[in-house]
Amino acid sequence: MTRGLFILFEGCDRSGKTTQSTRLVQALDDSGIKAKLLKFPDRTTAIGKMIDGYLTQKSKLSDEAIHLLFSANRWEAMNQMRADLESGITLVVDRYAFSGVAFSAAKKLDFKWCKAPDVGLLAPDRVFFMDIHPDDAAKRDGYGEEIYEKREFQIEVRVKFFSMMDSSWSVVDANKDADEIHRQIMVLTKRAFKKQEEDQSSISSL
Ligand code: FDM
Repeated sequence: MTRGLFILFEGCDRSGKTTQSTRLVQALDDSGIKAKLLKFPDRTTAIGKMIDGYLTQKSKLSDEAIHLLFSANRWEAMNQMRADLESGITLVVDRYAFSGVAFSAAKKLDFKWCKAPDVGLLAPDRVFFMDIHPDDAAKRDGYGEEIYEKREFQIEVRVKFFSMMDSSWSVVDANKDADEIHRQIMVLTKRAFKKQEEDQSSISSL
């Protein structure tokens, strides 16, 4: 049984991650590849509900406490994610630990401290960074409703994302037409499947 791939979409707010991750899962399904869409934060769990309260500004939490809740929200999904990947299901994930670090480090929390609670989580095989300048994101529908959707802050978050990139990341120009972006992501995803077929690498950890 070949394992599934862990494909991650990261980016600033309103960069089109949700649209593109949904389209990718659909396209994989259509081509007979079992795929599942996951989103962090998962606001449906008890921890997720606390996170939602914070993001929608109904409750207050210290920067450290909310950071740890975001991480716990990933940890509570880990056993199921591992089981899915091992059973051959490809996971397409909308935000993950890199969002965790980028957003908290942008608040000036220590970078190393921010990374620590995520050490040991499953690592993605490929990361697609949906790159949009915060000025362009601000023009998109619904921008500004949640706590982090502020121009200066998003600029800082984007810088933090760039500081974490390695060779497993691809920067995608999120200003392009959605169909064109989808085509580019399909090319990159097919390449990732081919690489996995050749390498047969096991799932690694952060
Ligand atoms: N966010 C998301 C964090 O601050 N830390 C995290 O670990 C994660 C996963 O939550 F502004 C932020 C990023 C974003 C907000 O994300 C909610 P969605 O994608 O808009 O639901």
